[in-house]
Order: sequence, then C-alpha cells, then structure tokens
Amino acid sequence: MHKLPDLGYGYDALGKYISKDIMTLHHSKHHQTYVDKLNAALDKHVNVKERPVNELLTNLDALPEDIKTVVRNNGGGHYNHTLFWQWMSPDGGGQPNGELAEIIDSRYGSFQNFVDEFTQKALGVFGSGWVWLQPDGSIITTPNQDTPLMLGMPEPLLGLDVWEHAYYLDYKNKRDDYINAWWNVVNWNFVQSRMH
Ligand code: MN3
Repeated sequence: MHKLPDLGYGYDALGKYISKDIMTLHHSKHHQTYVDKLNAALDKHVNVKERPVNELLTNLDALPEDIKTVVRNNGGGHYNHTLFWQWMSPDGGGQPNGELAEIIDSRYGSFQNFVDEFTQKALGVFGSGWVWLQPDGSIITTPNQDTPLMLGMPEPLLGLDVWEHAYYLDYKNKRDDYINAWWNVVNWNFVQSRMH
C-alpha cells in the first residue's frame, strides 16, 4: 500500500508564503486522494501492487490497460507531491551553491535569469500542470500530473505545482504572486541532494 508521507514540517510552517489552509487542504485532501485512488487501482492487480511508484511511472505502458490512466494521474500525483513537500522548507529560499549553481550560471548566465525563465515557463502552463528543473539544467513543463519519468527523462531536481489548488486560497487567480512567494521557501539543500 502506498502511503501519504509526512510533510516534515507543520502545516503552518511556510508562514505568509503558503498558508496553513492551503498546506492542510493540499496535503491531507488532494495528496491523500491521489494515494487512495492509486491504491484502489493497484488493488485489482496483485502483480503490480508492490512496485514503487517511480517504477510504475517509468513503465506505464507495461501496466494493465484498465488502470493505466488512473496510475498515470494518481501515481503521478503521489510521486509529484511527495517530492513537492520536500522541495519546500521553512528554512528555504536563497540560492543554490556548488555544482548546481555552476550548471545554472553556465546555462542561464545568472541565478536571477534562471528564476525569470522558470517563472515564465510556470506562467505559461495552460490549466493545470507542473514546471521542472532537470539535471541537465533544462526547464520543462508537463500537463496535469504527468512527470518527467513518463517522458523517459531522469528524475527532476526541482518542481513546482501550478495547479490552482496549490495557490487559489491565498492568491486567487494570481499565479505570478504565488510563484514569487514560492521562491522564498525553495529547499535548495534538497534540490542539490538530488543531483547524483
Ligand atoms: Mn497539487
């Protein structure tokens, strides 16, 4: 059985940037629903029940036809959100350093240019989706709960949820305000730990 992971910090820990109300709803309702629907689908197929979620998503085509879409949406939702909680921290913000800073600087010229480009891509997602920083420094977007693993790409270093459920309670339709606030909670230590 797949389980809802702990946040690792309190629902109110991200303070003014992402409110307790959003964090509570997003984690205990939205993410819990992805986990429940994923488990319900896998329950029908004993042979795939024990597979870790990243393996399921990397090999969607190998899944039984009747659960492919459910696993894509809800397995994707579970995988993406499990990472998303770790990509944020009350001690977040600032800039990366070391090898990641070098990759960003060589590709974008400066950290600020990278932030601007990532933000523009996030604003460009029509409807619901995610924006990702990949290990080669590229920035890509996916619709819905699709994840880079489904595209045959490596695990993302960083990702941002731009579904309205991630910001509407605090920011209404102002996705740009949400993104600007989010940079203040990005957990660069965790991002850097994913590089190798
Ligand atoms: Mn979400």
